[in-house]
Amino acid sequence: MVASTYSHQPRKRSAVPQIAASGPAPRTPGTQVGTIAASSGAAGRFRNERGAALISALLAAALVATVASAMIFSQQLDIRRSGNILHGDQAYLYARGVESWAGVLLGRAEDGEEYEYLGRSLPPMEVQGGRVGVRVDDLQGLFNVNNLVLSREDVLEEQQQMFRRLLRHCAMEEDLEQAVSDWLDADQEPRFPAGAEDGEYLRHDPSYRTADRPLTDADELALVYGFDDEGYEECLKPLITALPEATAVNVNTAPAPVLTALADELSMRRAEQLVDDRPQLGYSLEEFLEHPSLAGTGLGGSGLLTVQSRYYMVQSEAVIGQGRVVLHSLLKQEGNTARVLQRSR
Ligand SMILES: [Ca+2]
Repeated sequence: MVASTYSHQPRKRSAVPQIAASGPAPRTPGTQVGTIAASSGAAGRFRNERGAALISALLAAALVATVASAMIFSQQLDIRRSGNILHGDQAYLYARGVESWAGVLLGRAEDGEEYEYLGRSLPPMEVQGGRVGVRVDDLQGLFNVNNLVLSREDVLEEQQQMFRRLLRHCAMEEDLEQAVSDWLDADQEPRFPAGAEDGEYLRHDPSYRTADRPLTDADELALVYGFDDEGYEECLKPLITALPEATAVNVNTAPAPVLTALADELSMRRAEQLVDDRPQLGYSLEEFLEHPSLAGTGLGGSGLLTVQSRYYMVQSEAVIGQGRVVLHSLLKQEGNTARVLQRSR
């Protein structure tokens, strides 16, 4: 009876969760499927979590690799930059060494010996890590523009005439000599008819004033009235220089256009003949004045000419690795040595 009473009692719905909570679920087919489904869900979650962890690890590794690569690249740049700076410094020191060596050569040269290497580039020499080269030019082979104000009174007119012939040779107005003389002289009185002082240049845009002193660099001449055309750039510029004192022209290094400016009668053909006949160790002044090309020119030992120079331009170049330095140095020979007056890089 108890059993029938029990069997007819309705099952309380709350008993199922209690049983499930208190122990393992009965092995009924329904509950087995639920367990497999739960187990399969847990495995899926586990796989998903494992995949997410793997992606995170890959992302972290990629990030580390990117940062490391950026650091290595930056370090390589630093190393390259340091190397270039080192090579540049080494090249500069080599170029200074070449400049000093050229000064020693010029100082020790016996009479005429320097003509063997003046005016041409010496073959490059191998040094540790690179090469060096040098070229020495005699600046007294050119017309010194500062002669127009620094010359003695008794030769000043001859210097002006010489400059006028050079202007004529370059198809420029020879009266422009007056504009240059005004640029160099200390006063503010324009010469007639082609002089130019501050009044001329203050009208320019931008305006500027005359130097009223000798040039420190021949390139300054480009600022003077009338010197902004092709005649100056292509013809006159290579024939002139600016030195700190009045100088005579060295007949052994002057090119034919400068020689032809020495006298009206000295044609280009005769000047070229003078250049062609130069002895290996140069003319003496007497030999030069006796040359047939000078017949009838009236050229004498007036202080316009010399065979002994004192001012040189030394171009020293050094290439070490990626570093390259070129120095342009103005040297003045004094006794057995040559001193650097100006240097540009
Ligand atoms: Ca002046």
